[in-house]
Amino acid sequence: MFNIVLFGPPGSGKGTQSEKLIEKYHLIHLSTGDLLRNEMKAGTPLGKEAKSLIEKGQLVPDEVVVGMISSALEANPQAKGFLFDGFPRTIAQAEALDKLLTLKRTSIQAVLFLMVNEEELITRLVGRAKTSGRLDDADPEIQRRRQDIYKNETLPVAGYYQNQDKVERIEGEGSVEEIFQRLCNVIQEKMDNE
Ligand code: B4P
Repeated sequence: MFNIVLFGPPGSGKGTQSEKLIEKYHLIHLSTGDLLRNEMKAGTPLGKEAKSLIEKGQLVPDEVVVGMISSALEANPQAKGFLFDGFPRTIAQAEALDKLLTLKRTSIQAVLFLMVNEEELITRLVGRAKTSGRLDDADPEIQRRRQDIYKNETLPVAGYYQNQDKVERIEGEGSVEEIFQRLCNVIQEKMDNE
C-alpha cells in the first residue's frame, strides 16, 4: 500500500490537489472535512455536533474524526493506498492513525506539507467564501481563529512526522498545475524507492 498525508494550513490547497492526486495515483481519498460536511448535510447527530464547532472555526473532537477514519479504512479493504486530506490535525490523531495502519500492516510513506504564507491563505479563503456557502469561510475573525488553532494544535503534527523522517515540504504558491507537478515529482521519487 502507498499512503500519503497531505498536510498544510486551512486554505493551502489540500482539497484542490487531492482531487488531482487520487485520479492520477488511484488512491482512496479520505478528507475529514468532506466526511464531516456530509454528516452535516445529512443532519445526523454527529453532523449537528460538528456543525456548531466547525462554524466557530474549532476542531471536532479527536475521537469523532478517528472513528470516521477507522470506519473508512475498514470499508476499503482492497485499497491500493489512501490519501489523508486534513487528517491528522492533532498529535493524538497522528498517534491513532499510526496504530490503525499498523493493524492493517501498513504505514504512512510520505507527509507532503504545502507551504503557503498567511496573507495568501486569507485571500484564498475570502475567495472560496463567495462560492462555498461555508460559514467558516465567510467571517475573517473565524478564519484567523482557524489559522491560530492550526499553529497551536496542527503544526506540531509536522514535528511528529519529522521525527519519523517523513516530511517533504512543497512550495504551495503558484498555479494549481505547478503545485500538482511538484507533488507528483516527490511522490514519484518515493514510489521509485519503495
Ligand atoms: P477542511 O475541509 O479540511 O478544509 P480546509 O483546511 O479549509 O481547506 P484546504 O486546505 O482543503 O483548501 P482548498 O483546497 O479548499 O476543514 C474544514 C473544517 O473541518 C476544519 O476547520 C475543522 O473544523 C473540521 N475538521 C476537518 N478535519 C478535522 C480533523 N481531522 N480534526 C478536527 N476537525 C477537523 O483551497 C482553499 C481555496 O484556495 C479554494 O478556494 C481553492 O480554489 C483556492 N486555491 C487552491 N489552490 C490554489 C492556488 N494554487 N492558487 C490560488 N488559489 C488556490
